[in-house]
Amino acid sequence: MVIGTIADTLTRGVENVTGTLSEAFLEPTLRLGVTGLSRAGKTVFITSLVANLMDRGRMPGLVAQAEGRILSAFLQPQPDDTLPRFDFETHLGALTARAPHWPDSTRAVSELRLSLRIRPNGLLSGLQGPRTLHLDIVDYPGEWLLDLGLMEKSFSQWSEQMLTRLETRPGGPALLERLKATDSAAPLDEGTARALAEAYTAQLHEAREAGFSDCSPGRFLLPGELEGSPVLTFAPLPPNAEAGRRSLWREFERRFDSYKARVVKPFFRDHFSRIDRQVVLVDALGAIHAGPRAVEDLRQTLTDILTAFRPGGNAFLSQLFLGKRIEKILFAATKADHLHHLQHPRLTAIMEALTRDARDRARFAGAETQAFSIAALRATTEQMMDHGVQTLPCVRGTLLDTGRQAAFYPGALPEDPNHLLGPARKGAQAWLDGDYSVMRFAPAPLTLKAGEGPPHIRLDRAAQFLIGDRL
Ligand SMILES: Nc1nc2c(ncn2[C@@H]2O[C@H](COP(=O)(O)OP(=O)(O)OP(=O)(O)O)[C@@H](O)[C@H]2O)c(=O)[nH]1
Ligand SMILES: [Mg+2]
Repeated sequence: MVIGTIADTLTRGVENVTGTLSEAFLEPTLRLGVTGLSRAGKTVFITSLVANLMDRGRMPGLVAQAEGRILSAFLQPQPDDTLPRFDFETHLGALTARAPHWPDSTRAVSELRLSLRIRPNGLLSGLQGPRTLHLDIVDYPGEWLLDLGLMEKSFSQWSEQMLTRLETRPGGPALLERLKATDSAAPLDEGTARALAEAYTAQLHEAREAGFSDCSPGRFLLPGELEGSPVLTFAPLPPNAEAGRRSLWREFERRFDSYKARVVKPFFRDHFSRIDRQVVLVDALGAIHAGPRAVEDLRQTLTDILTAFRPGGNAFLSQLFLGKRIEKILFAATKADHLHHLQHPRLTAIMEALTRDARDRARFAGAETQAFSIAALRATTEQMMDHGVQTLPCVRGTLLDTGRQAAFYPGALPEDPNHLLGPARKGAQAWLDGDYSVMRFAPAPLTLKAGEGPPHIRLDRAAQFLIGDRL
């Protein structure tokens, strides 16, 4: 009896030890952040990546898969109880329906855990059984990274910057007049406060529609459950020396500080600082289509976003990271299926040039970076079309607006990315050498063979860069 109990305790002790061991050593976790500005392609990327990791027939570029070492991949309950789950099934359902459609826009952070069973390679392969890697994928809006810039600003510094920005933004000058005319020393009136915040938010939306990328504060465009709350009910105001306690100015200042403390800080603390690997998705083609100003704005915004990946340069972040860092960052130009593959190297070169400043700095912080052109879900097929004396490399697909099939030539991207970025930097209003158009294609109906994920372009190479070394 006594011996039995002792033995029991002993085995349980051993079980406990192995339990802890397997969690700490044998089942490592890798946290992959997926971000990008709104409509960059985050949801489609995660959905297709997960589907293609579960059915790996189209993933030859993932070395562990080519070596036959990935035994299985399966979804598990995610480890964070307070984060919404990434709704993989609904999004995949949309893309693979008989009449496929793009998934709905998502508005907040979400997470999914995919676990991979892997046979080790190299020296240990004969000695060890299969091991498990948990891949925690976190989807969050790139706009939230822009808020990092607020952390080091006071309300008056931020206001000054925003008011200057309004001068050149669509709908900006009128709003600027209104803000200047506001008596900000008057006691706070919630109606006025709300009207100003709404006008400011409307202007951010207008700028976003016109192709501008930096439309921060991030939650004004993506409020989620904070919609209508005081932390989102403020707007930039010109300096006012007369503004005393309880004035509109002071209250907006207080709300701005509260936005930093209650919204921005928790996101960086609870989510961002725990990321190991990062994908930044960029709709470079969309910006090129929108014109030089949108391209220049995208370049600047990317530079701003990427300061978040250089914790050394920011006191608030260094404190959070405590020496830990993001190990790899992939910059991916999405929706490359809008171009014939002959043009893909040019798109990649543009992507590289767009992130050059930022990449140099990130590299400085020790992260490995790479630029790719990808399509998470290929919606087109390629076609060479005779056009008078030339043959043009086109793509063919179903147009989203009309449902009709069309072949389409988006215009030749320049071989030297500076032919786009140069004029954009100098403030050109339109492209000199004609236009670049982008059609919106509907996802193509799929007939997938067993073991095949959705069709893509270079998603396997992207996965190899991001997680290949851990498989
Ligand atoms: N042709 C093509 N279009 C794509 C691809 N990925 C995304 N798109 C298009 O881009 C749109 C936005 O994609 P999402 O994945 O929803 O983008 P998101 O970044 O999650 O957008 P928000 O949730 O609104 O921030 C889609 O509705 C498609 O029209 C792709 O691989 N190929
Ligand atoms: Mg989304």
